Amino acid sequence: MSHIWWQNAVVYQIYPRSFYDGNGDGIGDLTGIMEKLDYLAGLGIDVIWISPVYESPMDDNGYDIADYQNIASEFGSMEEMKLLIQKAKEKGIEILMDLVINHSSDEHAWFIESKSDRENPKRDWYIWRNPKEDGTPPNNLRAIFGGSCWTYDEKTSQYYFHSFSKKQPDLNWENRELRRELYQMVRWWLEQGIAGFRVDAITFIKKPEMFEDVTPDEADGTAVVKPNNPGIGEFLKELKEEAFDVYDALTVAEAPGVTKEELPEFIGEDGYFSMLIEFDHVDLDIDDSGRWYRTQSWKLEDFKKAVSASQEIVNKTGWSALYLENHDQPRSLNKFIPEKDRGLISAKLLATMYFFLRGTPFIYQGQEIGMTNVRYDSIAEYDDLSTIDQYEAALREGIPEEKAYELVTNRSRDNSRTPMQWSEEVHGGFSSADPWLKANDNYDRINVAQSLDDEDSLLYYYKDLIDLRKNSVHSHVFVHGIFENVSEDYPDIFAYSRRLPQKEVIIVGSFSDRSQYYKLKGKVSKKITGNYEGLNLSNGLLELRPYEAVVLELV
Ligand code: TEU
Ligand code: CA
Repeated sequence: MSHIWWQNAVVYQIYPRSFYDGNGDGIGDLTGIMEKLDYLAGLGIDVIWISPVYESPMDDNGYDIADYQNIASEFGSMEEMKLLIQKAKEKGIEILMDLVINHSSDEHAWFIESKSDRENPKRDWYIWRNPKEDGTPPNNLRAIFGGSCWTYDEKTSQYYFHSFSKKQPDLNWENRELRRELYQMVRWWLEQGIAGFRVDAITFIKKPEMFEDVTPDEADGTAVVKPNNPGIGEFLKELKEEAFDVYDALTVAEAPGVTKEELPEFIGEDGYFSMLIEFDHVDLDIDDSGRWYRTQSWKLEDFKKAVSASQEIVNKTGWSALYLENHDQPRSLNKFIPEKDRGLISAKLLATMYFFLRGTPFIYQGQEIGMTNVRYDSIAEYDDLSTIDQYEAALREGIPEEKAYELVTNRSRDNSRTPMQWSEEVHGGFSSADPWLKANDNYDRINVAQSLDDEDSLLYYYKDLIDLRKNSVHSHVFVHGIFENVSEDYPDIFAYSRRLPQKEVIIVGSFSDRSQYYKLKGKVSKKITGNYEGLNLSNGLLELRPYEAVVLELV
């Protein structure tokens, strides 16, 4: 396989609103990111993906863009954005912007024109349909954030389509003129010197051919809108050829609905993207409906299966985006580790287990210091529009209030959106003003300043993992080795091998609070790293202490 720079890289995701407030108004911003570039460079990461900072009414915290070529004033200005790109480059850090082109804001000039008149030249840039005869929406599709996918516009007496909130009208990708405009905008950003994009919800761009009623999946007769409809490939190919490829961009596609079998088409040699954000391994705790209160129990076995299925394809073709957390997911400690066992050891286990898979590791802000979920006192303290919708839907289904609150807040996207905890100062040192979202009150125990002072901290552990992956004698096998799950008979252990013709490493982790034993196939030449001191190994039998993770070189 050819060697591509981003296969060696580690990416750090910034949720700008919550990262660092540079001007004391309670909202994170570009100056704040610039002030923390040394921190990021110190960690050893190569790329930052910045969630949207474009002009926006912030209905969905910037995933509703009103102007693709301007920066929201609360985040800064285009001059600052250009300065950030330059300053980051000076420190060897590349930038990925978040590209949200399934939809725009309803306050985007294009939409304002589009809705002004049925004859407007931009009418067809969005998706407009007549009501049914009785005046109801064209069909029964339900939006990801609740309610109908269709919102009625009085003035022109038609409905417009939105996969997410009604302030996020879907762009009509069938319109060639619109597509051309989008590609031009993409090229403009690449021209500014960014390395590429994280591409938001991109599998939603192709709509069902006929907007007919579909079989309901909820009592109110609605069915949730489905991504990855037939025919999407043509758009994705064109997007790649006319925009991304022109600048050899790194593209990380958020692609719900893509099956394992389709991975080669999306990320293989002539695939549409560099890598893909998959969902199976992080959504094990909820069923397919996407309803956070429809929880299901899962076992380590399921996690191993989800990861292995994807890795086995990536062994042959393409590349993975490796992650445990992002701005849509709860914190990984809460999701993967039982409450009584959450701590430094188990956080290091999680880090070790995903970091050496085949792909590019992504770290979400705060993950490197072990930030955890938040639990506010009332639903009114939550900001995320999806949290509110999920809570109301749970109540409608008759789930008792307390239970609904618990289930929904366990999964709330605000769990990962609380302000980054920099120090034990007020608001975790994020801002001198009251932050837009209340800080998690454990910032007195979990913060960057303390982590930097403690050589045993999770932060330094991450720094070591990054260094091992990028700059050690084992780098080549960590990046290019073939993945194999070698723990099928071990319900409490995940162990995988990474192998090249002349070299093999094995990563073994226990998800148990008691001692576990693992029989090694090869002979150990060296312990590369781990979350405990020493190694309990005799006659090829490895004793793993509670939540122990080890990375071993085999001969
Ligand atoms: O997320 C897309 C998204 O909502 C999916 O992950 C969704 O949960 C899944 O398809 C359910 O089937 C992206 C962003 O990451 C998110 O923050 C935005 O709110 C959303 O797009 C809309 O732009
Ligand atoms: Ca600010």
